[in-house]
Amino acid sequence: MNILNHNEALLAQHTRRLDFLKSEVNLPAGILQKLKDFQIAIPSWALGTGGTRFGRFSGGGEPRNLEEKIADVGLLHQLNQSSGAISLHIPWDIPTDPAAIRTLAAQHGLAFDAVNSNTFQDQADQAHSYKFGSLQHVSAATRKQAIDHNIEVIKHGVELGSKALTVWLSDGSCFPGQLNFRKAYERTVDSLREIYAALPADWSLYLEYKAYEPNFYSTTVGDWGASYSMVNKLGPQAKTLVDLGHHLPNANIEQIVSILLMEGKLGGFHFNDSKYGDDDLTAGSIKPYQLFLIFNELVDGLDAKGMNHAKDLGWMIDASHNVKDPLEDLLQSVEAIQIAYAQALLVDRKALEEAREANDVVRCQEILQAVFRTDVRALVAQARLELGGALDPIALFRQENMREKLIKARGAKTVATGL
Ligand code: RM4
Ligand code: MN
Ligand code: MN
Repeated sequence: MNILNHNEALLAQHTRRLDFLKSEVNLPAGILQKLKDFQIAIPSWALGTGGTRFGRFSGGGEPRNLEEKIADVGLLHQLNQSSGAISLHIPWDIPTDPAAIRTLAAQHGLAFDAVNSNTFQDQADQAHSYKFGSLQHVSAATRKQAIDHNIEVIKHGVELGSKALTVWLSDGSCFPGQLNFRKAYERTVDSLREIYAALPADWSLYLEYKAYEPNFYSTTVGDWGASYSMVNKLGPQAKTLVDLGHHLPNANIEQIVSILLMEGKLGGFHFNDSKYGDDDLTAGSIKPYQLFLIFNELVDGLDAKGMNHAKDLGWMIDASHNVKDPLEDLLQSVEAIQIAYAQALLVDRKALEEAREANDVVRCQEILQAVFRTDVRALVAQARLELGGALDPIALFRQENMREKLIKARGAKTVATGL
């Protein structure tokens, strides 16, 4: 891939854009370094074409195994220098030879982010079904099977150098009356305690919540209140994970994030966007202002606690691409996240605080929207350039006929594991 030639051809235009931005806004010291340090993990289950229960339309060249998934993430990272980690879903991606997989990932400059367990689907060889839940199940044997699976996932993660387990449960009920809410909650906490006990000392457990689907009446870890109360019971290594698509419509996610962070219980993110439910669309494609407002709270809250932006929370994408090339879609998501982060770094916090103290509502809005309406793409591109990435990753992906090459190497009908 000829990144140097690509960048050279775009350099004059890029410099013009960056100079204009610098003439318009004061770039705070260290902003480029912060952007360069910020890495967003790519989910191993989002490298193939996603589908719905109505159908799945593959674009071809999908990775056939974990090695090829790592190669795909390596390609993204080469292009944008900001996708330096992969998050695995077990058992979709069991590393059979962890040492070799670790070496391969390192060759691509990739680390292993949180490992994800799966007790929402039945596997061919399992003894007990998760049809009526896993960690909440009425049968102790089913709960034990789900607990053991999570402990198994931790072991895989340890071998790869991961530092977190993400637990997302589909547990809940489909009809009123089906479930004793209190018992389901307590069983879930008891099961989580056993998983928590198996956590290495330098690991975190992220408990993800989701309002509905696949259960349509109740979800046992259905909102941040349920997750927050559970992680508080577990201990300091347990935190809440916010997936942007897991809220009921119009939820004020930025406020949720702000409170969790303040309470020291925000673990990490699954970025995506949605119009209706858990749509898993490209980050920033539907509600970019919301994404910016979330980052505005994140930067404010992280700085208030003296936390490291890049390292102290888990940054991951969780998306599904039904009609786009997955790799192009992921490049778009990473860029949208970086744009929101860069804009949040530009907010004049002193002025905003003064306006708040003076109850100057108009000024508060002006301060935030002035930043949101600033085109910071050249700044994000500059960070990429300095790291050796491409000025325009999607354009280069297309110029190099990357998808055609992948189809040629892997075939037009390959199907990646995942949803
Ligand atoms: C869920 C949730 C989890 C993801 C699965 C595949 O809706 O977002 O994080 O692992 O989907
Ligand atoms: Mn998720
Ligand atoms: Mn989801």
